[in-house]
Amino acid sequence: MGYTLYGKAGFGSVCIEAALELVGADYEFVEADPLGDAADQRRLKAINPAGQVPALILPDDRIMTESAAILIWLGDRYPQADVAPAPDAAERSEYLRWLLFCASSIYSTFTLTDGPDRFHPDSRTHDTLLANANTRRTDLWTLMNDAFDGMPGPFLLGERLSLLDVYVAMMSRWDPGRAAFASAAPALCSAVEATEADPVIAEVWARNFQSEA
Ligand SMILES: N[C@@H](CCC(=O)N[C@@H](CS)C(=O)NCC(=O)O)C(=O)O
Repeated sequence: MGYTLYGKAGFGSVCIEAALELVGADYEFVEADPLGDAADQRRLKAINPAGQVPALILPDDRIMTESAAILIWLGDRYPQADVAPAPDAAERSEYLRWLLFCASSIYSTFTLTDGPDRFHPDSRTHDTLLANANTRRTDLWTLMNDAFDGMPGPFLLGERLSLLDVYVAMMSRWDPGRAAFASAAPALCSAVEATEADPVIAEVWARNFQSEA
């Protein structure tokens, strides 16, 4: 019995789809639109009460949500795939640090853009809120970039592609787009390019994103 991934093309489920492919797990993809109509949202909330994707049903029928938690879980569950530093590896602390940084600090700026009314009821404030979220995200990418600038690469943690690369590569495709990401975070962008050159990632990306060319 395999996994069931609830998600939508281009949304936060992309990194989990990529992780499942990288570890060679058997899974079914179920389309779920968190920004769709009331019926879409009701259906998704029956799986994930937060009404968000990704949501992953595990082979034993437990439900996991929270992209970073799922990535960590899958990386540890399939050590033979070598897409996460082992718990006693030197890179483990950086892996956890930056995965959680992306989840808590950077992803939350996208949460604001997904529904600014949840943060301020007056729609006249929304343009400013969205602009500030964009600025904040750019600053956070630059902060993370500074930590990786000058590292040997080609991936964020060195020679091996990890699920941290996948997470950053997915978010680099979101607002305000790749050009802005590359200018705010050139070192991260170089690891993203190496990640997107991986044939497994390239196939998942082709299903989820328009070409950046
Ligand atoms: N903390 C969650 C955030 C997931 C999330 O915000 N997903 C977006 C799609 S990329 C979503 O479902 N947004 C709809 C909403 O926030 O209502 C995670 O890391 O999985």
